[in-house]
Amino acid sequence: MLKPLNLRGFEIWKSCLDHPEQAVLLDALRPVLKAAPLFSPEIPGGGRMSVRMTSAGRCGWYSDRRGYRYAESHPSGVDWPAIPGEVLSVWDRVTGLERRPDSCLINHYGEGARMGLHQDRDEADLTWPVVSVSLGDDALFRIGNATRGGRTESVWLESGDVVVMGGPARLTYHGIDRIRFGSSTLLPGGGRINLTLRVAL
Ligand code: MD3
Ligand code: FE
Repeated sequence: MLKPLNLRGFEIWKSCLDHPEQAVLLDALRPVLKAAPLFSPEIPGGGRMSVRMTSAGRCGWYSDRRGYRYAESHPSGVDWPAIPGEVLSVWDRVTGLERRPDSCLINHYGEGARMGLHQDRDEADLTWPVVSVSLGDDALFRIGNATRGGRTESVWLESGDVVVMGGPARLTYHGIDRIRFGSSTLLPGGGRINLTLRVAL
């Protein structure tokens, strides 16, 4: 792990996790996905996200026709499973913070899934950084500005890359335009998993 690349205030740690570490993370996520299965959240405008998701931690990001928020339990009614220790140690390594995240969003991108440009602003205190861990297929990550519109820059995120969004970059518009389905063999069925660690409460 060398120095992070800096793109508009985003710290991008290329190949932060080697292949064995990626496999360990994936194994740690299996029981979480079993207890709290992936679902496609409804969006306020109608329709559903193409990304499937679930969460670990004290709360989980949730969306339905009423809006976006953090929910105390999975839509099935079960508590969100705890954030695996292997995941928390990635946060410790790249942030060096005493405070730990209380939510880990698990996004799954199958063939054709994408995420439009948006800001993350459902958290109570927007001064804490957000950490993203990419596993599986490559994804084209687009970075915009603090307000909608303007020029954007894109970067491919690969399995094992870790991104830290802190300071002014915390409110930057961002999204995933597409994935290169089948570019990695890490996930048995192909696709991409992104972990987003946040101090939400
Ligand atoms: C920039 N996920 O779940 S992770 C999301 O790859 C989300 O699944 C994308 O955006 C994904 O909200 C991108 C990178 C990311 C995550 C959180 C951010 C970028 C961010 C919060 C603030 C600014
Ligand atoms: Fe986001």
